[in-house]
Amino acid sequence: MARRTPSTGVRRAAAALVLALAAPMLAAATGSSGPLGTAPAQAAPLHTLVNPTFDTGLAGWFESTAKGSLSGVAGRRGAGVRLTHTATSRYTVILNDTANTVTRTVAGGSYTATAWVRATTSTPVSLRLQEWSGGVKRAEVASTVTVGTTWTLIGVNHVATRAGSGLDLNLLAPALPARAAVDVDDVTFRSRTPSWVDDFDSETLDSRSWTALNASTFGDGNLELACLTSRPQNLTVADGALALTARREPDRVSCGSGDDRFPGGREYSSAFVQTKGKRAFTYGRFAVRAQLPTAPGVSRGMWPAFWMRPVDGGLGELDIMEAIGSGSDSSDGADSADGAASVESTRVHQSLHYDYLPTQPVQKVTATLPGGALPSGGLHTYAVEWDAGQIQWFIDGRLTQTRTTASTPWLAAAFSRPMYLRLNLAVGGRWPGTPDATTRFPATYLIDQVSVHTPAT
Ligand SMILES: [Ca+2]
Ligand SMILES: [Ca+2]
Repeated sequence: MARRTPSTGVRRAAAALVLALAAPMLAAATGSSGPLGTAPAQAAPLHTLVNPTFDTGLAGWFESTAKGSLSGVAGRRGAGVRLTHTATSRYTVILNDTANTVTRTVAGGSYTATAWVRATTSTPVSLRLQEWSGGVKRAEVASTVTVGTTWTLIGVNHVATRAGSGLDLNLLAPALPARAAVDVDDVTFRSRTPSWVDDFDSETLDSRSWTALNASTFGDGNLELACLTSRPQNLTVADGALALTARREPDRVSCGSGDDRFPGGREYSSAFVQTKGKRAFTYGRFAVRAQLPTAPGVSRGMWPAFWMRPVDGGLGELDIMEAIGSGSDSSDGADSADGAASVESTRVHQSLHYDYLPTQPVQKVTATLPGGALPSGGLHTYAVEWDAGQIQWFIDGRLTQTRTTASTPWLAAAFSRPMYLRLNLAVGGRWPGTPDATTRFPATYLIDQVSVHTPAT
């Protein structure tokens, strides 16, 4: 929720699958899991990649359509694999395997794959996960990025719809021309089990996990305008969702604490919940499935967010999702330099902050949704996978940004301590601007689910 500057969006391309590469599965798992077909004592997710670095040649990988060939190639680190399209026209070629990446999913388990890719010509490349159960494809998610001759990281995440499914991982080049090639290296796969999921299926906010603020605040330096309350006008749990609602008040309201700064009350009200003092986490996957109050042209001044702050109050702010509304004119809050009206309503911001001075500049990505969907048009999933030394952001299962200790020297200093979760809908302030006559009230940030996954052990 700290102020930040705009950056360029993530390019994405639609996928028409032409070339596929799948990661193999060992017939027998290593570690504590039981043999295939036997339920392990602990339902730990079972995943295996054979030769994911390609440093031992092509073992475990093959091309399955006879439209391409595999060969060793200089990789990003050590050897890689090159899949060359040998057909005379654009046609499907598939690099495949004989087994699943995951043979037995955990219900609600989170599975993330990444791969480094480059191509001899600029072309879209997809990383895809398919969930299969009982011979039926239950779900599929693909992340597509246009790559060229520079190594590019593609990532995809899928949350299993049920227990016991198999997952297939494929790398696809949807439009690879004849005789062109895609190089692949350093495939990774991560499994996580759900450790806390709030579906908001009760009729009240779960006070074991969440505290709703009743406070009058500027949002520190943000110059926010709303009184934060837990009144039902501003906060409800109903129909399986948490609704944080911003209102323009016919009569100014007071907030419960901090009112001495605003003796006349506030013109707007909204809501803010957090797990501070109740739930904190160090590392894991953190996701919200939500519909944002940033509809084009009618949402100037809205600022929904899902973010994390350290328990000790020190360095570090991890913004999993922020978005700001747009007005009917050409100004989109403080980001009006972006040009066209309502551009903000197409995108979300995912950021990493060191402190609020700022000693280090914010690092962020501004991303749009697959297929041109609007964040205000329905429920979408915004997630972060926070590990020691690496943080990756996702939207609807597509990797949008990766930060590591290499890109972010202060990452370990700021992001290796317990953090808690915050959901809020700010109104006004430096970044989104003040609501105007076109801003539609009440405006609701609808949160269908918050989930936390921890690494499978
Ligand atoms: Ca390698
Ligand atoms: Ca729900």
